[in-house]
Amino acid sequence: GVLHVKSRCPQYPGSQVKRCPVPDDKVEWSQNWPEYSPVSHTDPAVTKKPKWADPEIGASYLSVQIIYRLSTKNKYSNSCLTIYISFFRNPRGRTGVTGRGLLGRWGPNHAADPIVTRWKMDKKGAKMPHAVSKRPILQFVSIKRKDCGEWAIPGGMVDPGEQISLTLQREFSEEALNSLAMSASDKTKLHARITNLFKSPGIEVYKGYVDDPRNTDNAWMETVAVNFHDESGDSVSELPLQAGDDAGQVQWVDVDSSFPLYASHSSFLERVAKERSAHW
Ligand code: RP5
Ligand code: MG
Ligand code: MG
Repeated sequence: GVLHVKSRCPQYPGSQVKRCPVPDDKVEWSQNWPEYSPVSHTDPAVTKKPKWADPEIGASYLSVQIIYRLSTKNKYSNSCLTIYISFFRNPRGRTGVTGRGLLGRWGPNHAADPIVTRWKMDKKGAKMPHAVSKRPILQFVSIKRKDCGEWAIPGGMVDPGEQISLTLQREFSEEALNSLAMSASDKTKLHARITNLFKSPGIEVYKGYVDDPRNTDNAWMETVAVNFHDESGDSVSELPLQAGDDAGQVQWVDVDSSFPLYASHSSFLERVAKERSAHW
């Protein structure tokens, strides 16, 4: 749906902060709600000025003071009016939290999500149709996030100036193949093995807002999700999956609507399944 849900989770991740509850009919900014009193929260990890974070700008509102002069009969009066222009406002609506929470950037925080898939095969190497839908089943490389324990696509943040195509490959290597723990020579070998998979442009299945539990009124996640599919399965099946960086576990998971995933990742997989006429 259009209404973000995880962006309104009662407890803000990694903190004791409780979001101001936002009912469904008050999510959209166009709904007048003068009593709205969001909690301000920016995690210490962000305020301590790491290089991946923007500077603190005091408030998420820019105040502009305008002096205006009224004329009433023969009496003149000067008055001052303060207008608050809100910027970096969550495009999906209220979240119950202002500030940046765990996110480093004001406004959109850009990520990329590599969805690496193969067909589920039986022992003879034939595609396995789903018992109910009768459609072939896709499998994707999924990681279990260390921060919340939820299964997810092995995605990550785009580094400043980095090409999305590189982010996709780098995050997959770091989180699903543990490239960060490899020696330089092993990294070179790994790179040679996965370039084939990532050299195809892939299918961009989604681009835009992510319903991420870290979102606030002033900072939110946006992503580009790209599907890299190995039709024969022989190149990706050989990949030595090993969890790394912010991933605690990694494994091939059947693409199925009933499997719960982090943020709005399930909706990205639904698009992959539709695109490839697979079971969902
Ligand atoms: C999600 O957070 C994105 O879809 C992406 O999977 C992930 C990026 O954040 P980190 O994995 O770097 O925490 O919103
Ligand atoms: Mg990462
Ligand atoms: Mg990640």
